[in-house]
Amino acid sequence: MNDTLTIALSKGRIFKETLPLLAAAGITPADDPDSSRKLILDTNRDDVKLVIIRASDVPTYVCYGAADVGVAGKDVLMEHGGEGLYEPLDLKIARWDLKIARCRLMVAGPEHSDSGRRRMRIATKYINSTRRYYADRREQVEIIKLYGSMELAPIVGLADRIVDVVDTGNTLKANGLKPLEHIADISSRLVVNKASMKMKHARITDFIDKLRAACEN
Ligand code: PRT
Ligand code: MG
Repeated sequence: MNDTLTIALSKGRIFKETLPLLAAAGITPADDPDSSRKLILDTNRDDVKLVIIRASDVPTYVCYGAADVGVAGKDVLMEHGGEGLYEPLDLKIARWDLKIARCRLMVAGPEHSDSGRRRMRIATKYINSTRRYYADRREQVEIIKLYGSMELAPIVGLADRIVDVVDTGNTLKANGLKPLEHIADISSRLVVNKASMKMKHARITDFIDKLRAACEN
């Protein structure tokens, strides 16, 4: 088990977009997590396993060493804090000018809004990043934690604005919202457990090197 490399991934866009990079590094999953219910996927290699978890749980699994490495969005890493993790690679496919699961962390809201609240209310699942953003701007706001569908909050008067990741902007538009302020450019990163990096040094540096080469090719 100790010479097994365990990779934490989330279903959906991160899995799909990371697949070609893993393939270039010689790793092919035996199942598709979107159709399989398995949470641990075998690969073409006996010594490589994938664990399929919620996107926001990836830093936790890697931080505690339940997975040696993982792929997580920078939004998730900013929110987690990233302690105990190395972040050696910004994942991309250079020849297609494509970053993995690229998006932007933004403040969004209705075009015209005046709730009359003394402090603006911001609904988000990114409470740490949101707190930091407004603290840096010396703006006093009230932050409300939500777990999803942030776009609904301004419509029903729960909040004045939201902080969420935006890709095409279609979801905002469909809900009568506009992107207002840019907080950060987001893409997916390879993260590595610090103890694994020591204990499985050759395996992990070889994996990072192959993935880096795949990103640049
Ligand atoms: O779904 P779950 O609660 O398990 O977790 P998750 O929603 O964080 O996972 P997932 O797979 O949806 O996203 C994983 C990572 O992909 C995120 O952490 C981001 O780093 C990245 N990413 C890239 C995105 C998007 N693009 C994105 N568009 N994550 C979410 N969205 C959502 C956004 O929240 C909004 O609801 O898509 C909607 C906006 O999309 P547009 O195209 O309409 O702007
Ligand atoms: Mg999602």
